[in-house]
This record gives sequence, C-alpha cells and structure tokens, in this order.
Amino acid sequence: MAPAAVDYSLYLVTDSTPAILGDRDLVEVVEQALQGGVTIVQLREKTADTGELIKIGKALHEKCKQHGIPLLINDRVDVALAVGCEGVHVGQDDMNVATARQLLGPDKIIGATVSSIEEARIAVERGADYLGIGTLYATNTKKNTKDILGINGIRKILHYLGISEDEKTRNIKTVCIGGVNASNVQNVIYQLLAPSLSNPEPKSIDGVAVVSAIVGASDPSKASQNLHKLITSPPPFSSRTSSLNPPIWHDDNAAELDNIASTAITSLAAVRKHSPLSHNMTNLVVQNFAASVALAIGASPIMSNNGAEALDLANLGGGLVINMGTATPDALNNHRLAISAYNSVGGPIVLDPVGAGATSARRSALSFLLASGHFSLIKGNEREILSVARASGFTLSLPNEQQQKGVDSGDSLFTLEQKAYIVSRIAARERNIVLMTGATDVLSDGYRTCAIRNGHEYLGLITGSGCTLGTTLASYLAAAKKEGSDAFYAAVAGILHYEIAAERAASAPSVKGPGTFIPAFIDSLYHYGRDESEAPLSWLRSALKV
Ligand code: 3NM
Ligand code: MG
Repeated sequence: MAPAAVDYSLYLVTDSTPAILGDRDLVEVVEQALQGGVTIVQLREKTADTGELIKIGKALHEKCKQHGIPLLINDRVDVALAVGCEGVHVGQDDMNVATARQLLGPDKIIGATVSSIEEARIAVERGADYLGIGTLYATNTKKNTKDILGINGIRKILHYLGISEDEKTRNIKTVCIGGVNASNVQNVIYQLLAPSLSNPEPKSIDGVAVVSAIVGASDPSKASQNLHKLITSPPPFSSRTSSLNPPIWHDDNAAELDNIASTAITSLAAVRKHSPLSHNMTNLVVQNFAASVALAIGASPIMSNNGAEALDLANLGGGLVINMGTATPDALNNHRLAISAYNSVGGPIVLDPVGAGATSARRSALSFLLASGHFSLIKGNEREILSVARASGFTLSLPNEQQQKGVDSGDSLFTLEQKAYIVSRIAARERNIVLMTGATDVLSDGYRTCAIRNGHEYLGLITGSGCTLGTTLASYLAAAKKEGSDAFYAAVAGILHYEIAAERAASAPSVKGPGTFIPAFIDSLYHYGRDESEAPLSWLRSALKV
C-alpha cells in the first residue's frame, strides 16, 4: 500500500496494560476493531520482549492483511522488518525518522509523534509520512505526556503546516491523539475545521488516534463502528450556518417568545423530574449557597473538588460546574481530572472563568482549562468572556479597555450587537454555548443568539450569584441531556428560572435589601412554576424579557 493511499481516519493504537485490555486477548480485540472499521493499526507495546513482540506483530499483521488495513509498529524498526508490516511510528525519544527511512526504504509508512511546530517541521523534513499530534486532551492511558495541547495547540501546528510554501509540508497527513472518544470526536474534528478570520480555510486533520475508546471498550467492534460512524457523518451542528450577524430575538417576535416560554416549562419539568446531580467544583465561599440553589431549583447538589472521584460522579449522569475562583495548581489538576471524566461520558460541563484576565496566573489557568477538554457552556461577564475569546485564538481590540479589576464587572464595554458578535463567534469556534452575563445577558450557540433582560440588581450585590447561575445551568443541561432535548433552549430556560425568580424575590414584602433578598431568592427559586393558581405558560410568557 503506497503511503499516500492510507486512510488515517480511525487510527487504532494498541495497549495491553490490564487497566485497558483487561484479561482479553489483544489479537482478538484488534480483530473486533477491524470488523468495526478502524482504518489503520499501530502495535504499541512498551514492555514485551522482542520475541513476543514479533509473535504478536505477525498475528496482528495476518488479521490486518485480511481487512486490507496497514499495521505499524511503535518505536521498533527491527520488529517492523521482522514482521514485514507496513511501517513504524516513532516518538521523539525513539529512532529518528531519517534513520528509520534509511532502514525501511521509501515504501514503508513512517509516522512521528510531534507536540510542537518545531518538532513537526523536523519530522516532515526527515521524511515522515504522517504526524501524530498530541497530546490533545489529558488521558489516563499515557500519563507522562509532554504537553497537553488542546484544540488550540493542535490548530497552531495545523496552521503552520497548512500555510507552508513547501508542498510536502502542506500535504503531510496528520492525526491527533489523546483523550479522543465517542463523546468528543465530532467536536474535535469540527472544531479543528472551524474557520477563523485569520485562517478561513484551515488545514484539516486526517484522522483521530485512539487507545482506550476502542481497546478499553466492552465491545471493541461496536465502539469502532460507532466512532467510524461519528467520524464519517456530519454532526448535528454542522448543517447550521452561523451568520456573522445573527438575529437577536426581540419582544416583538411572538412565535419565538412562545417557543422560549414553552421550552422553558418543559426544561423546568425535566429538572424536577430527573433531579440531576449538580456537581460543583467551586470555592469555599459559595459552596453552601450553591448547594441551596441546586436544591431549590430541583437538582441534587454535590460539592466535590476532588478530581479522583469525578469519574464516579460523572457516571451518575449529572452536570459539572468548574468555577475558576481558586486557580491554584492543585485545583487545576483536580479540574483537569474532572473535565476528562465528564468528557469521557459526554456529561455537560459549565465553565465559569471567574476573574479570568485579572492576573497572568488566571490567564494561564484559563488556557490550561480550555486545553483540557470540551465545555458545553462557558459563562462569564464581559471581561471574562473577552479573556476566553483571546485564549481561544481571537484577537480583539476594544476601545477604552482597562485591565480587569476584581471579579465584578463595571460598566458595559460593548453594545448589544458587539456582545452578540463575540459570543456567537466563540461559540461557533468552540462548538458550544457561550453566555456573556450583564444587565442584558447574551448567549449563543454560534447559530442562535438570544438576549435576556430579566434579573435584578440585587444579584450583583450578593456573593456567588454568578457561580450559582452556573449551578443552575449545569442542572438544566444535565436534564436536557437526559431528555435528549436542545441544550440551547435548556440554557435559556435556566437563565429565565434564575432571573425571574430573582425579580420576584426582590419584590417580596419581606425584602429590604441584598441581605433579606438571599433567603427570599431561594424561596422564589423553589416556588418558580409551582404555584397552582398560575397557568405556567402565560405567566412565564409575560415575565420573560428577551
Ligand atoms: N500517545 P487514549 S497520548 C499513545 O500524546 C499516546 O503522544 C500520546 O490514549 C501522545 O486514546 C497517547 O486512551 C494515549 O486517550 C492516548
Ligand atoms: Mg515511543
């Protein structure tokens, strides 16, 4: 098989550590993966003796040949020669690509692991056929990886390759590796395809390389088939055209207002029916309040900052809020564990980048978090979202911009149209929902954009109102996931619940100011939509201001 004809789209890398393979036979697992549709296989064994490695290699090669699929050997050029398979994959600490090429000749496939532009440049120069770019997301499969690149890191390397004057560099094949699974693979591919203003036609990735998503799956054949299907079919969001000036729904769009009101009622009912876990990784100051808010809206709170239990919690089907309030290295490591746990089961994650942009530590914490996985929703005030825009690769310059001063935002920096533009561009790029909070909240999924003017000034005068809006949104997203309903409308519903409840609480006779507002607010979150004398649709329809 000529290297140019290789299909890299679903690249299986093997691993026989018991934590991943279990007590199964590797050759059988690979056979199942081949039946499921993997397009290339790499035998990666870090501990086997040479004789054993050649034996497994030959057995795998037989299977691969039956399916017309190339087999590569990790690191060991000698083993590849002994097996007679199609090539090798070398890491940065292995034999260099040029030497491997001399030993293997021009017809074998040689791939190289790269995690920087410089490594990519050298690997291409030395004659690699493809690059394995990683680490995309943190993964338990390989703990000592050099760099977690995130989508943006991969984008930078692809961009470098794509704009090269050298044809070989421009046409080099690429796969990304690290933490790719069924819940994020479509996002990964389409995020990498997303054009930006500076790069309208980005070089695309040719495939994804996975270990645990196939080798660790209970049914490797089904897992491969599913991944193959996800890779080859357009994701639900790809048919959407995200226009640069998306419409904002106004009070005069009666049909849309009816739709928002009725989906808000359905979303509220879903929260109360499922009582989803609302897992909060947040700072000590707001833990108690966040737990009360979760209970009042109908969710089940758990306040756990321990990344080690995140996977067990993620398996309960709830939503996670990551509050960047305490961006210490220790907190960030726990966040990363939790992000990969929720991403691995497709559970929603809300990122609250508190104070992002205020200090350089917080700016790097934000980049770290954004590179760690995919967030379903990112919420923040104007300056926080501005930092998110910058961290995800936008260059924005704004009039009268000052360094962010604390965590509370001052007067608005933007017009409504500018807000809509910013949130929709980030959302289209990140393939998620972005919410910019303020007197008018603006949210977008890159396709639909909505401005909500509900809420009350007291929310700005109490601690943790932003954090607990995150708690509310994670609960709504988790319930929507259980129902299979639209996450964007669920987010709108969560904001309405929170902000209309605030308006009602503020007007209660007992409320004299922010102090008495807090207990009334919790009551109001609880009573929202419960009053038997109210026809839910009509009161909500008249209360919402969008
Ligand atoms: N190489 P999973 S990450 C083998 O970054 C390997 O170079 C990596 O495993 C790199 O698909 C990795 O289970 C493991 O996350 C990927
Ligand atoms: Mg190696």
